[in-house]
Amino acid sequence: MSRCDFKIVLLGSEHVGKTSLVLRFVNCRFNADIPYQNTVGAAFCAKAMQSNGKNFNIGIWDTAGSERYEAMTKIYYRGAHAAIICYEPSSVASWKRLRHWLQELRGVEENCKVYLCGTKKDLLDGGYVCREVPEDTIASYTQGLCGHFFTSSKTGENVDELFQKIVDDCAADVQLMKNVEDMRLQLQKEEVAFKAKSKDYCFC
Ligand SMILES: Nc1nc2c(ncn2[C@@H]2O[C@H](COP(=O)(O)OP(=O)(O)OP(=O)(O)O)[C@@H](O)[C@H]2O)c(=O)[nH]1
Ligand SMILES: [Mg+2]
Repeated sequence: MSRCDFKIVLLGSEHVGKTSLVLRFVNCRFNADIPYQNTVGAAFCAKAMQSNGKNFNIGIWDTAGSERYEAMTKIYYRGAHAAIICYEPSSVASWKRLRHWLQELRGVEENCKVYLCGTKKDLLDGGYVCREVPEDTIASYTQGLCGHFFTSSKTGENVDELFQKIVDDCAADVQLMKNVEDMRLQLQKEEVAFKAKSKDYCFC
């Protein structure tokens, strides 16, 4: 049976590190030697996770940050239960685009849970780049959203924590869980009906 219980979409300007975040989370890897390749349209992957002893399948849509693909990106917001909007703390430009992504998202999925993610923490910690977005600006913007994380896809810091928080929040959402249970029941029924139908045919 193939299904995703929760749909998560990643948004943010190009080069902020969305694809790297997904690859670190799903495949536990980061390769700084591979040259940057911008995502075209969007990419999908899935991962099994647990919350409070329950199993969930998570579908993750990694969208393109390039303005070239903007018109297309909206398609991927639809039905999203949670969104991670990424920015680089060393780039005011990527921070300023957050408002744009939030508006775009709210226009399509009003009740989507939103998480901000300041990427490339290792570069800040190592002093390779300077923080351009002040912490208090981030804190005040995060109010009313579901959370904020500073992550590093290079070291893996806070990556699992971000996705686990999202899954825990989704699993604690009574209405969302009711929809998940309904969908599982529906899929079970379809599977039983399909098996019963298959028995009518003889393949020998
Ligand atoms: N040091 C460091 N580099 C990172 C990190 N995350 C991403 N990068 C680098 O930043 C560049 C862009 O990363 P991507 O993950 O491709 O960025 P993206 O947001 O998916 O870009 P688009 O697909 O164009 O929207 C790549 O060269 C990555 O290796 C990180 O946590 N630390
Ligand atoms: Mg990408």
